[in-house]
Amino acid sequence: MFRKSLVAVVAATTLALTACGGGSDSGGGSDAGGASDGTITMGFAQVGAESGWRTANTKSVQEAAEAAGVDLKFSDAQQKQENQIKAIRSYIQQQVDVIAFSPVVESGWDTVLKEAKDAEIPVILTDRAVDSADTSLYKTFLGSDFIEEGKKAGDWLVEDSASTEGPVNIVELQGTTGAAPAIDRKEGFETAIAADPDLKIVQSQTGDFTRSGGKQVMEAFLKNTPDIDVVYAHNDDMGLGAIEAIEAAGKVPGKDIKIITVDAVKDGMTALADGKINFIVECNPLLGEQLMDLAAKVVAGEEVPARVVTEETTFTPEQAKEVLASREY
Ligand code: GZL
Repeated sequence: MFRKSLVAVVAATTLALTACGGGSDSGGGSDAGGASDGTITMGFAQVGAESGWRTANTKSVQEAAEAAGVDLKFSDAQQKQENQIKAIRSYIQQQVDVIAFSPVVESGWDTVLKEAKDAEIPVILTDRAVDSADTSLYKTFLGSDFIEEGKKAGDWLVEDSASTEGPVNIVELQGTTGAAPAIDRKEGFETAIAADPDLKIVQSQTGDFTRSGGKQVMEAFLKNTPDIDVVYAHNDDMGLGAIEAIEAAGKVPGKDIKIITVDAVKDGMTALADGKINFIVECNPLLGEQLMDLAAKVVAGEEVPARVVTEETTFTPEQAKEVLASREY
């Protein structure tokens, strides 16, 4: 709690300095940005509302903007890249002070990011990354290390399967096709399970990070894949959908078929505490305060780190039982 209030104070102080034209004006004569009263206007182009994680992320951004006195213009792209591009163009038209967004997929952003750069509007990537070769198109990327998340999931399975004889058949529920977390969580997991040749991914398909997507794909896997031992779902919501399909097929999730997911949102942690999920890798959605702090610095023309990695951990069922009541999301 202390960290949160400290960050909020820093953000508010920075904003106040910007408002009064204070801070270390290098005398470069360039306006530090912000309205005449110092209020920063941020255009935020959110991916959508596809998962519990996304809902928590949106809440964090909106609450942090309120606390930092940032005028937030917010859009929900319903997981469509063309909608995010339209929103970014509209923020450029409105001449906001800073643009932040979570790119639904990695590719296809250079043109619109060049338009923002030409309009001298700084861009902050939050949550997901872009694959643009030109890193001058954005000021910083604030978000998790998804490869590391996939590795943590795979490392747990290698350890959990150490005493298992014979093949361990894994089915994978991938996130949105082309999204950084889907690409990287797959890579990290495959790298980790290479340590044990008995661990095999026998089916892999996108469930688009949604509960319904996870359920539909898992139903198909159960029909066409005998002997599934493990589900690796790129987020809790698809894992929860898989649980519904597994139970409808008369099997016991967490026992007949082990489940590993990523996020650690409340519903996922509840299933973990109940033993229906076996291991969760946390992906922290509470990026709002760090985003507002970075935005204040960027608008004030201050240097910021090119990459800010969020802190996160992992949970077993026992650990979930201990922390469930105090979870923020
Ligand atoms: C990860 C984020 C992913 C979550 C999903 O940072 O982009 O998108 O893991 C969400 O739950 O839909």
